[in-house]
Amino acid sequence: MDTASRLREQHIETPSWAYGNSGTRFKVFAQQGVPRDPYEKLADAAQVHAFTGVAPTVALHIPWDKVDDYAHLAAHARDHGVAIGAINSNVFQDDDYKLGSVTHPDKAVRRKATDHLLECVEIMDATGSDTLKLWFSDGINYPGQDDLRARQDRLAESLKEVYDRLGDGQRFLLEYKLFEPAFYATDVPDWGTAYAHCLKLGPKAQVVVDTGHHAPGTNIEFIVAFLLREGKLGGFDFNSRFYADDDLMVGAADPFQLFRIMVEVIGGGGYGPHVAFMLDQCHNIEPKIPGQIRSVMNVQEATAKALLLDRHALATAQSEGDVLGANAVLMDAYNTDVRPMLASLRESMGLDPDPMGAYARSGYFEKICADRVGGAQAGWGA
Ligand code: AOS
Ligand code: ZN
Ligand code: ZN
Repeated sequence: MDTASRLREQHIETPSWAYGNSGTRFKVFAQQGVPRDPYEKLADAAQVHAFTGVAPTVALHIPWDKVDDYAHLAAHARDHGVAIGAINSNVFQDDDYKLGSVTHPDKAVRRKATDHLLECVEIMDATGSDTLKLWFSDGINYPGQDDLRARQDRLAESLKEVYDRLGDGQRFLLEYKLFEPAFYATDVPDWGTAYAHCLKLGPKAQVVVDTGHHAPGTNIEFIVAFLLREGKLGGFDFNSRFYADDDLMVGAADPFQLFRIMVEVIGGGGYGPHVAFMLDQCHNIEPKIPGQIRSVMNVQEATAKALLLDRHALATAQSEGDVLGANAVLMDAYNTDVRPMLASLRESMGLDPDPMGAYARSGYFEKICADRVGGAQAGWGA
C-alpha cells in the first residue's frame, strides 16, 4: 500500500475530556462555548473528524460522561459521523479511594472499585466499544504505609475479575505512570509492571503507553519496539510533556520523539487497527477544538515522515555498520516537509487542505459560543 493510502486509513481517537474546561490544581480557566454534556462533547469531536478525516472515534470517561442511556449516546455519535472509542474508567475521584482503589487494604473498597470497572465493560457492550482503558492512581506516599507485594496481589485479583468479564472482541489496556498522585510508590509505575500483569492474564490484556508518563530521558521508542515485539502494545495516549504529566499537545514538545515512536510502530507492524492512537490531552489555555485538530495533524505529520523512511537504505547502512549513513537515512525522513503531501491527501479525501483555517472559517465556534452557556468542566483540575 502506498504512503497516501496508509495515511488515509489512519485512525486517531480524541478524548471527550479534551473538549471540556480543564486546568491545573491552581486554576481552571473557563472557556466560551464548551460542551455542557457528553452529547455536546461528541458533537465537538465530530468537528475534529469533519476537518481532518482521520479522527472517527471518541474516548469516553466514566463517570465524567455518565448518561442514562449509553446506546442512545452511541447513536448520537453515529448521527454526527463518529463512534465511541475506548471507555476510560475512573477509580481515582472518590473519597473512598484515598488509600487506593483496587489495591486498597479494605476489601469493601476494592469491591466498589472492581464493580466500577465491570460497569465500564457493560458500557462497552451498550456502546459497541471494544476497549477498556485502565489507569490506576493507586499508590502510597510514605515508606511503610502499606505492603508493596500485597498491593500487587490485590491488583492482580481485580484485573483477573475484569479480564474474565470481557466479551469476544473486547480487550483492556493497562496504563502505567511513574508517579502522581502517589509520590513514593505507584502500584503500576512502569511498562514492566503493566506488561507482567497483562502477560499473566492473556491476549485480551495489553499495555497502553502514555507518552507523558515516563521519567525524563526515557527512551519511549524502545518500550514501543519491545512491547510490539511481544504482541503487548495495545495503544497510545499521546500528549507532550516538558516536566511531568503535562498533557500538552502531542508533537509540541518533542516532534522528533513522536517521529521515532512512529518509526518503531510502523517497523514493528503496529500501524493498523490493533494499536490504538489515542490523544490524552487537556487544553487549559488554548481553544479546545483547534487544539485537537492541531494535535491530530501533528500525529499525521510524524506518521507521514515515518512512512517515508527508506527502510531498505536504512537496513543496508545498518548491516554495513555505516553509523553516519544510517543516521542520515533516518534524519532525511524526519527532515522532509510532509505538509504539501498531507494537504493534497486531504483534497483527495474531499477535505479542505487547511483544517485549522477551515474550522476557523466554518462559524462553528461562534455558534457554540452563542448556543452554550455555562459549559462543563472536563473533570481534571477540579
Ligand atoms: C492519567 O494520568 C492518565 O493519563 C489517564 O489515561 C487519563 O488521563 C485518564 O484516564 C482520563 O480519563
Ligand atoms: Zn493517559
Ligand atoms: Zn496522564
